[in-house]
Amino acid sequence: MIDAPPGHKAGFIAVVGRPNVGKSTLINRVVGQKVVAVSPKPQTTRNRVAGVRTTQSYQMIFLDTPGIHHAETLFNREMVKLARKTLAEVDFILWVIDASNPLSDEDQLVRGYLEDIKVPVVLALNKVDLVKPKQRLLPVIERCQKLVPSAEVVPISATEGVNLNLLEEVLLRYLPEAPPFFPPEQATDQPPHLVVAEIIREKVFELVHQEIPYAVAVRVDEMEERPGADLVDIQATIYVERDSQKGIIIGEGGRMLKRIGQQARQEIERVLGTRVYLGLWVKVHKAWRKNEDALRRFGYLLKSG
Ligand SMILES: Nc1nc2c(ncn2[C@@H]2O[C@H](COP(=O)(O)OP(=O)(O)OP(=O)(O)O)[C@@H](O)[C@H]2O)c(=O)[nH]1
Ligand SMILES: [Mg+2]
Repeated sequence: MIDAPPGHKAGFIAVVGRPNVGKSTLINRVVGQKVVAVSPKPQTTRNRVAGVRTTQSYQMIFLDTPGIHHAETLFNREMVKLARKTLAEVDFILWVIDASNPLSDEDQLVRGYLEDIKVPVVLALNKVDLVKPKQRLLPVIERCQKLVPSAEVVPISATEGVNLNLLEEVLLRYLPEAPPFFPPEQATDQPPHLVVAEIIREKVFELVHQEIPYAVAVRVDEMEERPGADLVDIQATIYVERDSQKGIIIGEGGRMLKRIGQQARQEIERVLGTRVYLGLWVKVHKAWRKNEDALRRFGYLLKSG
């Protein structure tokens, strides 16, 4: 256990909500570092990742979760199951709602899941920068308040940094007294090879159009420091489900793969704080999303429940 001054607070906060409301963006912003993948496409997040915010007197451990939605496939059901399971394992819940498109069918689904949970809920009404004119926000806040009368509702913008200090003050009130769970310099519970795989997957989500990113999984095959050089060698494989998808990921003359590689490398260098050589491969793993062994291998299958 890590030493802490008297009155130190620390705890686990599940960040939940429907897909694309900005859960992962908010966590990166609060933690002050890219720890989870973000993209304009829904269902970007696939696993539970902790983003850790540490100060002198408290440590907030945010558990990012996949967006809750009406899931039909095995793969999507696993993601929603994980989000739901997380609700029961934390000190309290941060429910994120998109203020520019609030209280959809999927938000009601989240509401239903929260009904069985006994821990407190804080509601962050995100993307207020998109609500114009500002007066239109008031009725949205009221509707959210009615949805969970016991919850504090905090209007925020994760991208613009609006009200994030206020949100943190509110969260701090619910944080229990405890010593820190992570050393102060650690921003996530993920080992570096998983952080790297997520950065590559994020670039695929950003750069490749349509449905193809959903068929992509990324594994880092090798990651080691090159002796005598300030350089980390990384070899990673991008898995897709079909040959046609492989062609699109590679692109004409290899151009798409090159862009993915360049953008991923730059970000990996920022996160690791060293120069990086990134070798990327593309392989077909037929219908991996329907294959339990593959889901397990890619880390997307819950062990129990
Ligand atoms: N305008 C605006 N856009 C935002 C804000 N927060 C997030 N976004 C955008 O919303 C999109 C989705 O953000 P994510 O953080 O990936 O959303 P998520 O809730 O984690 O989504 P899933 O992982 O798919 O469940 C991205 O394009 C973000 O840039 C905000 O405060 N304002
Ligand atoms: Mg996410």
